[in-house]
Amino acid sequence: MAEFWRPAGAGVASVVAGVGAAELLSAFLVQNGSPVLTVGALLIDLAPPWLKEAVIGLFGTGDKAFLIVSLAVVVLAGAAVAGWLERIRPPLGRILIGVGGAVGVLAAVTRSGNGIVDALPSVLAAALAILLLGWLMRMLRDTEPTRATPRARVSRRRFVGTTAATAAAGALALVIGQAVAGGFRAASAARAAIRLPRPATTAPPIPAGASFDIPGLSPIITPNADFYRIDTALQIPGIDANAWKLRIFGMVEHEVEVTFAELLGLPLEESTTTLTCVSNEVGGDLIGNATWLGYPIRHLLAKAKPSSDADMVLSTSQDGWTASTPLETLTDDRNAILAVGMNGTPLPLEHGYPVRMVVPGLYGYVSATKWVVSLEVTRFDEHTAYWTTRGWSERGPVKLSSRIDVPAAGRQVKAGTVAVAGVAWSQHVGVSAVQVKVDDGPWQEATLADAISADTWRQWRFAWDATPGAHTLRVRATDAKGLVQTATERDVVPDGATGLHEVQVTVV
Ligand SMILES: Nc1nc2c(c(=O)[nH]1)N[C@H]1C(S)=C(S)[C@@H](COP(=O)(O)O)O[C@H]1N2
Ligand SMILES: [Mo]
Repeated sequence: MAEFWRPAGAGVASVVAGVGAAELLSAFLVQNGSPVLTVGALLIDLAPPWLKEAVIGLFGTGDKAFLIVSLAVVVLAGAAVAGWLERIRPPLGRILIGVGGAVGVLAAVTRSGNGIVDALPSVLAAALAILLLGWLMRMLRDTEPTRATPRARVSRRRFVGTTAATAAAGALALVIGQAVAGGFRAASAARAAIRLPRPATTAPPIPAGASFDIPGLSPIITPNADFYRIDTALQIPGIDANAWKLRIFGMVEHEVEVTFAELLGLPLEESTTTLTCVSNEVGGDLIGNATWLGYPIRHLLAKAKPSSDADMVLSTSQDGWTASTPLETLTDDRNAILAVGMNGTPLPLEHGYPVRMVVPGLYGYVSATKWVVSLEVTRFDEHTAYWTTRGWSERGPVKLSSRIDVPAAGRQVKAGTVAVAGVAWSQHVGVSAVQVKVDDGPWQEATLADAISADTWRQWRFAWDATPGAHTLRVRATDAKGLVQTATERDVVPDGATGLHEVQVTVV
C-alpha cells in the first residue's frame, strides 16, 4: 500500500500548495477570481436543471457548501491519482495536473466580464503543482535503496515530513487567501442586491446639445466600466454596508453618526460632476464624468455644528487613507455629497462602495474619499492627509484644462474638412470658450456643446480645413471668469499640471 499512499500524498500536497498559492494570488490580483470558486461557478452553469433541483432538494441553502465540498473531494482524489500515476508512468501525473489547470483556465476565461488575468491563478496553480510533484517524486525515489546506492539517500521520514509541510503551507495560503478576499466577495454580493431609493431631487437633465456625435470623442457621461480608477488600495475594501456608519466628530458641537440605512432614507439628490485626478498629465485620461446619487454633506455638518475656528475636514477611508478638504467647500452651496450611486447603480466596489465623497471643483486627492467612514472637523495646521504629507499641495482646486480627443495623436487624416474635438473643464467655475491653433496660425474659436453645469466638462469641436503635410494642433480653454488657460508647462506635483495639449497629425 505504501506504493500508493506515498506518491498519492505527494500528489495531494503538490496540488494543495498550487491551489493555495493561486487563491492567495487571486485574492490580491483579480479579487473575485478564486480558481476553486470559478470552477464551482462553471459547474453550476453546466449542471442540468434536474441535478440542481435534486441538490437543492437535498441540501437546501447548503447547496453551495455541498458543491464546494464535492469539488474539493474530486480535486483531492484527482491529485492522489496524479501522484500515483506519476510514480508508475511519469509524466502522466503531471499531465493530469496540467489538464486540471486547463479546466481552471477555461472556467476563468468563459465567465462573463472576465479577462485573461483571471486565468493567471489557475496557470500558477498548475505550474507550481507540477514543479512540486516533480520535486517530491525525486525525493521519494531517493528514499529507495538501489544497487548503486544501497543506503537510501533520503530517509522516508524526511520525505513524509516535507510532503506534510508542503500541504500545510498550501492550506495556510488557501485560508489566508479566502480571508483576504472574503470581505470583497461578500460586499459584491450585497451590492448586487441593493436597490437604491429614487432621488428626491433628480439631476438637471443632460441637454440634448451637450454631446456631439463624433467618433472618438469622450462620451459626455463616462460609463462606470470606463471610469478611471486611482487609489492606494492593493485590496479593494469589502465593506459590509449593514455595519457601515459614518462618524462626524472633532471640532463640532454634536457628534453625528449615520448608518447606511439612515443615509438611504434621507432625501437623496442626483448631480452630475466631473472628477479629476491631480496626477492627470496634460492630455491625460484620469478624468471622468458621472451622475452621482448622494446626500449633501453640508446638511450633516449643519447638524454637527463645526466650531468657528475649524477650517478643514479630514475624511478617512476604511483602509486608513485620508484627505483634507477645506471646510468651506463642504458647507457652501456647491454640491459636496456623500455618494451612494454612480450612473444609476450602487457605487462599484472600486469606486468606493458603499459610500464615497464627491466635491465639485477639487482634485480627488483632497476630496473624493472612497470607502469613507469618518469626517473629522479640524484645522489645516493640526492635521495633514495621505498625499499632503507626501509632497502634494494642501489645497487642490481643479485647474482649467482642455484635451483633444480626435484626431488622436499620430493619426493620418484625409485632406479636407476634419473634425477636431475634445473636452474642456474647470469644475465649479465653468468653461466659456475653447480655441484651437493649427501650427503657428492664429487661435480660432471652437464650437462648444451645451454645458450640463459649471461642475462638468464640456465638449467642443472645430471644423479644420486640413491641407496635406504634418501639422500640430493645440487647444486652450477660457473659463467662465475670463481666465485663459496657461501655456506654461508645469508638472503634476504639487497641485496639478498646466500647459496646452497638442497633437501631431499627418494629412494626406
Ligand atoms: N480611500 C481612498 N479614496 C480615494 C483615493 C485613495 O487612494 N483611497 N484616491 C483619491 C484620488 S487621488 C482620486 S483621483 C479619486 C479617484 O476616484 P475614482 O477611482 O473613483 O476615479 O479617488 C480619491 N479617493
Ligand atoms: Mo488623484
